[in-house]
Amino acid sequence: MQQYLDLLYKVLEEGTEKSDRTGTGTISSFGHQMKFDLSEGFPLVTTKKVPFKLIASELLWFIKGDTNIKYLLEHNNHIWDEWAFKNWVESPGYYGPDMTDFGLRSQRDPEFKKIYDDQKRKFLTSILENEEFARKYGELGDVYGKQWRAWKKSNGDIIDQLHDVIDSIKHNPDSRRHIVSAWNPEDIPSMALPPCHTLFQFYVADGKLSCQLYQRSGDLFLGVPFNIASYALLTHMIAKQCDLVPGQFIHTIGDAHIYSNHMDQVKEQLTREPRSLPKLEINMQGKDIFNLQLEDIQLLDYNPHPAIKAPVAV
Ligand code: DHF
Ligand code: TMP
Repeated sequence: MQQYLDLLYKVLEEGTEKSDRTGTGTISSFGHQMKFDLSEGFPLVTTKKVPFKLIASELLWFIKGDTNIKYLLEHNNHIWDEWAFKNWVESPGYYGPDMTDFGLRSQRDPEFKKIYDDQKRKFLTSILENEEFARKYGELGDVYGKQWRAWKKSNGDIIDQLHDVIDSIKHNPDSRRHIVSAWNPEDIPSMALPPCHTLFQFYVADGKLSCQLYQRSGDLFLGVPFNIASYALLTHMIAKQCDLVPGQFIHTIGDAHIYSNHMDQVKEQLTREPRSLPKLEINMQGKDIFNLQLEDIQLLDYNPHPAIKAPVAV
């Protein structure tokens, strides 16, 4: 994981100050690549504790083609809450206290944070308890799951890109077209957040399956450790299903940034020594990736440094 720490260091040292959509401010640098050899261990950051279960349940959610946070909440996964909540408070059905710009305000104003946390708690309870509310307001729109599994064609048919790419890896391994794209320009306006991990490609050689991701925008402290592990996990799963061995995960990032309110956390992390990587075990007996359960995915020997908390920019 030294490459990840090197990237943090590089952006910290050489990055340019840039304003951003969320109003938080970043230092940023454009165009970086990390390469992880998956035979050397599972690339989960060890210089802080990263909640692997959340990464696995988010990936299973994408693979199901689900775009509603209800499934995530049922698995105690809250990483997408803010973006569904934003849709709710901006909808005509919401009559509670003003939640404009709640992300930044809640960081600066403790009184407001109480009100915000209270409204968010009510919102999450309604998603879990009220089916109709969940259908309407738990939806993030045409995000990853939709594009991976049900890309809408102009004639109304759908394309199951994930199913098709697995098929092409199995039956035409040498193809140079093993691509899944989440970037669907027509659907961008109906997404809670335009996809950050936009396009990935597989490559088969010497019995090994490699994957390269193009990520247009990377929150180096919070999102990127999740993204590395998520695509490494996906590569393991697909390799297993195609009787291949995992090769490399190659992570290409466009705008690689550190938020201005993550600086202390990043500096703390850079004082820590990386530890040996954990191992991954997937039980695929009688299953394929489309019916795999959380219990079938086991992370072994993960002994990270303690977690480091940081606010997420909404
Ligand atoms: N927006 C921004 N600004 N950065 C992101 O990384 C991001 N990621 C999204 C959606 N929008 C985003 C989806 N993925 C966390 C990690 C990944 C993620 C969203 C949030 C996060 O907050 N991770 C915390 C732990 C969270 C928890 O335990 O519930 C961490 O410390 O890793
Ligand atoms: P943007 O749409 O303005 O680029 O904002 C998205 C932010 O979320 C940006 O900081 C990148 C971050 N992000 C990740 O790093 N990884 C992810 O998987 C997701 C969904 C977002």
